[in-house]
Parts: sequence; C-alpha cells; structure tokens
Amino acid sequence: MGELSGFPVLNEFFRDGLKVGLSTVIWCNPLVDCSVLAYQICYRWLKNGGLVAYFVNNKRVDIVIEDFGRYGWDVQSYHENKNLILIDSYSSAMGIKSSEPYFVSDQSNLEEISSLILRVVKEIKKPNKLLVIDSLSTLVDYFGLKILDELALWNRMSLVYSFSPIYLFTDWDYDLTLKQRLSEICDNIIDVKALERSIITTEIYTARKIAGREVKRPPIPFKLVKPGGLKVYIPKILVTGPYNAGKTTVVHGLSVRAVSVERESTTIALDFGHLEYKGFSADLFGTIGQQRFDPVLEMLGGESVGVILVVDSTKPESFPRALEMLRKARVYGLPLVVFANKQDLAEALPIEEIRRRMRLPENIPIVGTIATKKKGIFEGLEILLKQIFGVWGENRFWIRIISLHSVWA
Ligand SMILES: Nc1nc2c(ncn2[C@@H]2O[C@H](COP(=O)(O)OP(=O)(O)OP(=O)(O)O)[C@@H](O)[C@H]2O)c(=O)[nH]1
Ligand SMILES: [Mg+2]
Repeated sequence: MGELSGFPVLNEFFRDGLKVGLSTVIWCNPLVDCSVLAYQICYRWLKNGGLVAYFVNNKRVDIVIEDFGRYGWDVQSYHENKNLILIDSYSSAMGIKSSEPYFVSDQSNLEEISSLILRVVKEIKKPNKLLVIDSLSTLVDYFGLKILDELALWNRMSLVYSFSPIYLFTDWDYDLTLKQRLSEICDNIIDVKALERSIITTEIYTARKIAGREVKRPPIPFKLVKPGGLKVYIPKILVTGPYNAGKTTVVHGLSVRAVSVERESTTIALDFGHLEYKGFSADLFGTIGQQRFDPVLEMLGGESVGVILVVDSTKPESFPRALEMLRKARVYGLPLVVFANKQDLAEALPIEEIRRRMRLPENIPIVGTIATKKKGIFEGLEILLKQIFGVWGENRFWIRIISLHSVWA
C-alpha cells in the first residue's frame, strides 16, 4: 500500500519509510489537534481498500465518526462493513454501554487495554491494516512510563501480524526520559507544531525519524480546512507582470475565491485570491500593471515564496517591463514560472521565441496559457509548486519559511 498519509510532500520524505509493520508517532504540540491528521490518514487508507482499527480513549466513538464527517470524510459505511473498527476505551469510563464489539471495561486497567489491542492485532486477518492509538498521551497520563513497554510489544506484534501502528502523541510537559524512550521505540516520527510569528501562528509538520533513522527534514506549513482536512499552505504566491497581460484573469482562474479592486477593467489596488489544488492551499497576490503604482510592488513582493510572471505573448515590447517588475518586487531568485498568456491570439509568439527575447535561462519554465479559458494555468501552477517544494537541495523555500518563523529549531 505504501502511501500512508495522503499528506502532500510527506510521502516524498518517507519513500520506503512507510512500510507495513513500521510504527509511526504523530508528535503534536498542544496547540494542534492531531486527531484530524489521523482521520485524514485513515480515510485515505480506507478508500484505498485497507482496514483501520482505531483505538479511542478520549472521546465517544460516535463523535469520532461525526468528526470524520466534519472534514468531509464519510466513514459510516466503512464502520458498518467492519473496515473501520473502533476499539472503545472511553464509554465505560463515562458509564455508557459501548456499542462496539471491541471495548475496554476498565480504562485504568493496563492489562485489559493491552490484551484487547493485541487481540485485535492477532484476530483480524485482512491485508493492509492500520492500528491507530488515539491517544497515546491519555495512556501516558494513566500509566506513565509503563505504557512504553506495552507499546514496544504492540509494535513487535504489529510487525508479525502486518499491522502498521500509528500513535497520536500530544507533547504536554512530559518527562524527558519518557519522550526519549518513545523516540527510540518507534520507527517514524512526524512532528506537528504551531509556530508563532508575532501574532500569526503557522502549523507545520515534518518527519524526524524515518525507518529507524533520525533525520532532519524541512517543515511543511499546513492548514486544516473544513471540509478537506490538511492542506499544505503557501502563504504567498505573487502574480505579477505588465499592464493588461492577464494577471487578474489568472488570479481569478486559479482561485476558489478572489477579489480585485479595479476601475474601468484595470487593477488599481490589488488582486487577491485563494486557491485550493491537489492538497495545496495558497494565497495569491496579484500586482498592478501600471508603472505609476510601482512603489507598491516591493511591498507586495515581500514574503512571497513563489512567483507567476504573466506576459502578453503578443506584446514583446512589454517584456523588458516584465523583467523590471520582477526586480522591483525584489523576488528575483525565488521559484518562478512565466505564463506566456494570450496564446489564443494569432500574433502570439511561440514559447521559445519569448524565452529568446526575454533572455530567460532554460531553468526558468515558460508555460503557454490562455487565462480567459483557464488553459495552461493549472499546469503552470503545478510546475511552480514543484519548484517551491523541490528546492530542498538549495533550501531556498525553507530558508524563507524558516526566516518567517525564526523559532523553528
Ligand atoms: N485573448 C485573450 N485575452 C485575454 C487572455 N487573458 C486575459 N485576457 C484579456 O486581457 C485583458 C486584460 O486582462 P486582465 O486580467 O485584466 O489583465 P491585468 O494584467 O490584470 O491588467 P492590469 O491589472 O490592468 O495590469 C482583459 O480584457 C482579459 O479578458 C487570454 O489568454 N487571451
Ligand atoms: Mg489586473
């Protein structure tokens, strides 16, 4: 099955690290609700035909199903046909009778909990099985360090019976020894944190341990969207280019929501759009084409992580101006894609001719677009996203993100 998460980018970190039988801790700081991340993993897993055994000790099982639903993931039918098995360790603690076949009658009895989990692991004979423990922190609260011996046992048995265990761990102020041992016991660790930057908080995830090896991977900023769940969040993509090139049309074409401040069909303040695409979510800022607004360009360019430069393919005389705008916005050197727009018009220059006239090096992609028909714009966006997330070698994007969030260690 290979793909564990359905989180953008994360799978590329892991490659072979997510083999069946390996254990994973989703290690969250208290500002992040990590259940949602588990729901997203589970839903993807179920949709791919796998089985999920979900141990829950901190909320009612019907709330779990309801919570899935809030993010747009209907798991009712999976529950009914027993591909989603809820191991209920909560109802009894609340004095409610559990409606699930697998339940714990005494939440403070570690032996009972552990043997129930082991029973599930041994009893269920289907292929592709995920075991989710929501939450490990609650178990730690009850049992302290002792829980880690059980966890090591669950990991061993999971390997034998082809389960992949995932532990949700909220990092309250736990003892260092406990955290150290937990890090040692599990094969994969995904850190999920909230980073504060003045008053803005950004949530990020990354991998800290892969297939038993400590690693350092860059943070991936994300947002939780209802419905939809986790999306990689790019705070700012700049859409710039000369007057009348098609910037506003591009911003609106790519966005699920967009506003523009225009007068007589030219932008006089800015274009702002929000896009949702293949697990990515980004805010787009369009600039004003007219030269008299250039002082605003630098301000708009600040903190961008990628740039779309829109040019009118029929107006080579505007190309120098296009390059000047990149310079004025101070976004030179960031991931960049050029949209050679208005390719539907007879006088449109071909891509290679535009490259030659703009003197753009081969490593800057140019994509032919017809923004009014939404042609080519998503292909271009995809190339930009690949550039943004493909630059770990040079680490440009991450340096930028990290400099935005200097507390990242
Ligand atoms: N034929 C054709 N027309 C286009 C295309 N894209 C945009 N246009 C038209 O070009 C004109 C300018 O488009 P805008 O999106 O407003 O351009 P802009 O770059 O935002 O312009 P300013 O904000 O004034 O700098 C509009 O009439 C659009 O309908 C395209 O691909 N083909
Ligand atoms: Mg405009």
